[in-house]
Amino acid sequence: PTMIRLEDYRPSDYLIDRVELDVRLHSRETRITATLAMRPNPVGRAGAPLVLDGEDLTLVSLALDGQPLCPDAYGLNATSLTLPNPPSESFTLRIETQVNPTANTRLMGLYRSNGVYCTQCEADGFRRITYFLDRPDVMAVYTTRIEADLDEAPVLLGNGNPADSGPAGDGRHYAIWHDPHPKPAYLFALVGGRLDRVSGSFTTMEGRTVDLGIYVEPGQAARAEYALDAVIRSMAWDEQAFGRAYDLDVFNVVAVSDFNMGAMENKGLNIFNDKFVLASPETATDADYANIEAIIAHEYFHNWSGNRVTCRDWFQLCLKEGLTVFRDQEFSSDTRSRAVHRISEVRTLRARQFPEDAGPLAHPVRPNQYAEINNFYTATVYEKGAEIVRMLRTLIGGQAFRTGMDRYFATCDGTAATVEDFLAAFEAVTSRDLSAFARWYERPGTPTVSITGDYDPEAKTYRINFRQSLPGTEGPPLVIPVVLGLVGPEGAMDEARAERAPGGVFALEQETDTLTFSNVAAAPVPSLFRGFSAPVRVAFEATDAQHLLLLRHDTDPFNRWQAAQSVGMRLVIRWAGSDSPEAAEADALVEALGAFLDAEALRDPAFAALILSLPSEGDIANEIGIGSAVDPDAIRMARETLRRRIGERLSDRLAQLRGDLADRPGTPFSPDAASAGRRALRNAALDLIAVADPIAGVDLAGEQIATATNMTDRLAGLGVLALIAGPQREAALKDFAERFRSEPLVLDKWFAIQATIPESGTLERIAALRQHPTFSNTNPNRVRALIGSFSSGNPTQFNRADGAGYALVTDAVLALDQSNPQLAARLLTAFGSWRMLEPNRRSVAHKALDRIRSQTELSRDVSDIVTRTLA
Ligand code: DPP
Ligand code: ZN
Repeated sequence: PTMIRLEDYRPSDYLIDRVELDVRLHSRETRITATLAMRPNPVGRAGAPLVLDGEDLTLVSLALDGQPLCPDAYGLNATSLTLPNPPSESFTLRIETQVNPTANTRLMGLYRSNGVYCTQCEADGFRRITYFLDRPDVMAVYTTRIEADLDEAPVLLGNGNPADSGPAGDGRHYAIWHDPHPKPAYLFALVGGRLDRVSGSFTTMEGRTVDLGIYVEPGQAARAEYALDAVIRSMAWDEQAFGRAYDLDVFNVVAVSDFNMGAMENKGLNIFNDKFVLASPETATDADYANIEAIIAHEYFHNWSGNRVTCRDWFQLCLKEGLTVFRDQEFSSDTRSRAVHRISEVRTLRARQFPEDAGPLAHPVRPNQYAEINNFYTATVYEKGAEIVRMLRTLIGGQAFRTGMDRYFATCDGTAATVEDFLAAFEAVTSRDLSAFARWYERPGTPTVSITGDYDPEAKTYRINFRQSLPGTEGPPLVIPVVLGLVGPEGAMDEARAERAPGGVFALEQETDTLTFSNVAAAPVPSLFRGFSAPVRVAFEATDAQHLLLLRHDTDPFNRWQAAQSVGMRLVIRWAGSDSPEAAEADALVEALGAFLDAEALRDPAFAALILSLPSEGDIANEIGIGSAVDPDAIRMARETLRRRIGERLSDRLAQLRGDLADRPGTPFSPDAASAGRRALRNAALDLIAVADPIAGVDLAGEQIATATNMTDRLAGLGVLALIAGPQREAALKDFAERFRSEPLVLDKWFAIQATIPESGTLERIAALRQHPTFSNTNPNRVRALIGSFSSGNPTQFNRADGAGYALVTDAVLALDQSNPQLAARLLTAFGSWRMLEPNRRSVAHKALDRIRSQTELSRDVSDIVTRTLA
């Protein structure tokens, strides 16, 4: 495949200042007339040919400055339209193309989702609408006229502000939208369809009244209220936290059911996967509500970090994505519990980014080459990208960070910027040299920081020795912020001082370094990387007793949670490698958990639920995988042993908690963080009770399902039953499907829960579900629910030693590859950790991947992933 390289970047030879689009929507023959006001780029190559991108387009006509061009005046192939000798001054190009939205199964460009016309142009979908300079550093002002059958598409939406609308004869009508803000083509969008609207209004701090609209399929309006509220809260938060106000008279969100991504930040017209808009207590879980809030915020925040300041090229994707994830994480932390949210951010990072960074698909946060950009919307670019921004804030402090952000927005507004531009803003306000810090953007892999400590009782000093390493990549050390403190038998040792760690922040800038605390009255336990201050692995040989001291006494909630995780991780890894796990070895941990629950569970149930959660099977595999061989069955068995022990020893307390946390009858459902936290702990308790006593578990789960008034409790009950084979499980699954048969988003949960049952019969179950009348390869949510949940959420069955799990996923990938390569490639990334497996499974996985590689007609998307996975 052709590699596109960062080092080859050069500015476009031509610019487009204004775009006028006339789009006549028809289900199979949509006509697009693009009138482009163009000129040579003063910093481009004079006299260069003009090469416009295009894909799957029918060219109907082409005119230059009003003169039709005959076919020998230009070159046309499958990916471009070339004018060999364009004018040397400003000129106007008029291009007429035709596309078939109904046949567009790739869901890139203009397509129809349940009869609704919509677009997706990031990263390079605009070229599937018209020939264009489809690159983010070409920014234009767009005016769009959309015309459609009034009956088929009474709602017509575009970017920017509405300018005009009216009848167009023959049962058709039109709307004109004008977006005054120059933007790259990837932010273009239009929508046409029969949609209901929920309306709201927001007045910005600049005094602008903004009309807010959320558009959903007819009948769904009530389920969009939560999203609307999240828009309003996001707008207010960005003003208060970052001084960013909205800049158009309207802000619209449209929910569609067929969407490759989560959502898209098109200027003034965000288009969403309906999964991240629609919510009601009966159909959405607490996790769904939290995701809706976070994604609404994320896309809205892009209006500044992404749209007003966009990316020069796709290598800079983290410039908008990492920064915007950081911003949405801050929003959620301010809205919910900061500690709880931080822990869930880190869980996501470890579940998705750490394995990526440890496997063949590892890449720098700013990649330096790609064959297919759609394969770089990764956990590394997004989540690790956000961690880099957070580290920057930790190192320079909150105030300097805010000043730097203000400067970044001020100096880069209206431009297509780079990571260097971003860092320069912070260098300017702090007078610091950030060139060493910038290495975070260049170096793939998760660094390890190895730490030893020694206490000198005479001098009352405690020395901490650090060593950072990042095997596999060459280069000078990273700048790693270590937020830390000391904890003694009585709690935080606030009187201890380390000069080089002002405010408890130590910057590890060398490969090795030593930090000395003075005035340390007794041998301490160090609390390291508080709040997970850097995306690293920490190697520190603490005893279980030391970890459990932190669980009890640390002032940093993240490290309290981490302490319980660390002890659990060590036990499970030891047991996974042994024939006869000694469950009693867990009792110090179990006792500490019990004491914790007694003291704090009711005070902060959400936090307590996290403390009770063990590292996932994936986390454990990833930890073992470093230099060893992963056997998913052994991991599961060991982890279940620990869960059972906790459930057995704490059963009374857990039962008591379920009672204490029960809602009083008639309490109305609220998705707020406190209520969600109570449900989380209640359901964590149920889960542990059921592992320890499956017979009681079946009864309790069945009772919970029977009385549930919301999806969180109903699904938690079903999740418990799903792990206990028997007629009750099958009956509950059947009832659930019956009850929600006309609720696609709920059926997705039903597919997912069955795909993750860790039993050998799951394969046949999935085969049957693929034949289910509601299963469809054209709906990405459904495919992800069944196949994606299986590969990412069912480690023992996906990694079956006989290879049948791999065959299931590779079959699904190949079946999808021609119709929706982006989705197919995403599913294939499930093989990203295959090299860590024990030798038999490794060889079976290798064969499965080879089978894909040997196909003759692979998309670029899938071929890129399979090639890199096998490299
Ligand atoms: N829509 C995707 C996101 O917001 C890509 N920009 O992350
Ligand atoms: Zn984004």
